[in-house]
Amino acid sequence: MEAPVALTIAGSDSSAGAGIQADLKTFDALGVYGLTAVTCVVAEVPGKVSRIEPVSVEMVRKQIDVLFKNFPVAAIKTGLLCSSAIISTTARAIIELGRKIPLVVDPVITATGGDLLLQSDAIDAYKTDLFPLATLITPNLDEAGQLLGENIQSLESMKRAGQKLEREFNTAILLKGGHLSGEQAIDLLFNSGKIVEFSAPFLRDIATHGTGCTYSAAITAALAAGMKLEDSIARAKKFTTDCITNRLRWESSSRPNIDALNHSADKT
Ligand code: PXL
Repeated sequence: MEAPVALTIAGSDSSAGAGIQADLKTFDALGVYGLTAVTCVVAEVPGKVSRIEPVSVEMVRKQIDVLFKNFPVAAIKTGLLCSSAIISTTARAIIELGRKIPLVVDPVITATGGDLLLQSDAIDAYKTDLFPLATLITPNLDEAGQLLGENIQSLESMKRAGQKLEREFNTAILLKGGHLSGEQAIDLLFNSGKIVEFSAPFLRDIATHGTGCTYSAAITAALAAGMKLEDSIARAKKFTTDCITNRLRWESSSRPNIDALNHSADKT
């Protein structure tokens, strides 16, 4: 039996709600075989990052190269890339593959709890090296704000920001408005000068750790299976909303409770 193959180049989240763990669970739930190139190891629980250690650039490159050489990789996503050196290495490996594969870049800068994950000088490497290769870039409002150097706090400013990003990086942008206050979690796709809206009921004050990773992984899974970009995003939005709706919860000895996305509730 053959399954589509997708590769995630991202960090390891010890609490397994985000990062490569979220990506693999998402790929699996959506019938795609997932490969991983680990960029860094993060010791964390939802809301608190304790320590990050990058993997060497040589090791990142080697993981990508052996996978490209041996598997029919049909789509790639990048998550936390940790440093400018790892961003540039990743870009070089993808260029040297010499084959056009859909690439979803989730420009992870901070964790949902606000802790910084990406080294601050790495944003330039994203702009110069990786964004030019992307099929889709999926910033949230904070990330888009940092990329543009401005604050985005309304649907109107979201539209302006997305159009600017699309023009500046000459590729499709999915701007995720989940952090805007409102009844709906609204995301806007900017593609070929057109804006398409994706919305779902906004579920407040509940597990959001890993939603960005899950969403971009679900888009990547759909692209690996040959789906069109808009259809991929629509299905991924529903999948991510289902993961939040069906979240898991445990009592914790150090906090009132601990929540996690449930990636396995929806197998469609
Ligand atoms: O949710 C962003 C994210 C991405 N990748 C890794 C993470 C996190 C959040 O904590 O740990 C590895």
